[in-house]
Amino acid sequence: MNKFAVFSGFLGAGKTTTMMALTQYYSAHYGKAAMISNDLGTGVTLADHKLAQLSGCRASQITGECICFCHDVLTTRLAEYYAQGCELVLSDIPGFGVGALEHVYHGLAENYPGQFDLAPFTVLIEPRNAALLQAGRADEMGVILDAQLREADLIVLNKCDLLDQDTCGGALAWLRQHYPQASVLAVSAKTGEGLDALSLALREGQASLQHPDIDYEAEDLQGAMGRLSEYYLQYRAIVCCNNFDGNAYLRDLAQAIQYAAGEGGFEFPHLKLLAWGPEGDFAKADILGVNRPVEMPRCFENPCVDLAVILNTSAVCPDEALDRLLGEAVKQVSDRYQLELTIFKKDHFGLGEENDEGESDEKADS
Ligand SMILES: Nc1nc2c(ncn2[C@@H]2O[C@H](COP(=O)(O)OP(=O)(O)OP(=O)(O)O)[C@@H](O)[C@H]2O)c(=O)[nH]1
Ligand SMILES: [Mg+2]
Repeated sequence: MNKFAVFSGFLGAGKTTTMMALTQYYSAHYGKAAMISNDLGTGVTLADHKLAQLSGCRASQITGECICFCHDVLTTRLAEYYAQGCELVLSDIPGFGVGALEHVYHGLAENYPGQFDLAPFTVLIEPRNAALLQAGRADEMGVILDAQLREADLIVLNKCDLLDQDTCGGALAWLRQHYPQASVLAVSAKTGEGLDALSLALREGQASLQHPDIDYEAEDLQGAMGRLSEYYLQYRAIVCCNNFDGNAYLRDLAQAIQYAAGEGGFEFPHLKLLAWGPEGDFAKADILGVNRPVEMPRCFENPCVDLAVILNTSAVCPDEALDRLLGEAVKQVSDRYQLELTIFKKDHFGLGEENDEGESDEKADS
């Protein structure tokens, strides 16, 4: 079995966390599984990929290009995993993921007939966005969420640990009614609930290779994408004071960024801050919107004196303003903690046509 599944879904829906949990669950109960983190930054280590590695997952990354447009890289990587005995390989998709059904699934089916066993095209949604969509209050994001869900063969309502049974049942029923082409199930990547059902759905199910009636060139869809900017930063921080608290540093930095974003009228659907020490201890902070509390899904267990840090985000903010905002926040908070910084890599660019000048700054290997 050479199964391949794309995990699409909105920023912060939990694609990476679910791919990590599923890769481990599937490998323990069914057969070898692996995951690929895919994003647009060039020559960088992705926070998502490093997180998967630090968590012990069989994982790799494809950077600098969406898997929609680099089938040679994708199929070579898949072939390597299958040669190693993997039965299931998962990959996410950069940005909003809309269009991946056409570009990845139909592309593979047409250009590599019979070579890949395509699992149901999987779209994750988190309860908050499902509720906004259900209430008709998702605004511009609603267009994106709706297009994502219409591409799905399998809709996964993730983070069901945050819902009581009735609310979860109501959200599942609404999704089933509005997206009848898809199977719908609930999981919690955090607690492991639903991972067996998801494993079986991918193992036994097949992609429908449907052609949903979506206007991919629609102004609202393209407009939303065009307002996004991507930012990738990798640095090393050497600790100078004795009582350094790495968890407090990450939380303060995330909150400083969140505050500055709010002041500037920008939105950060997802910003990831991952830090790790030489012994493999690691911590992560997430911004999932300027008005939501900063999440710390993982904290350092031990004191640290030497940190590697990756900051990645897709933000609704012009490229230059984003570079300034993040540069200032990193400097100010790091100075407050008396950290000596060495920037290794930086890549940032806007996704809109008028905003795609970007800058790549590669100073040394990570
Ligand atoms: N409570 C809860 N939180 C979760 C769950 N899955 C993911 N999260 C949290 O949601 C946040 C976003 O998760 P990610 O897996 O990084 O989301 P993503 O879809 O990969 O995000 P992008 O890479 O930005 O597209 C993180 O803080 C996770 O810890 C879950 O099942 N329950
Ligand atoms: Mg991710």
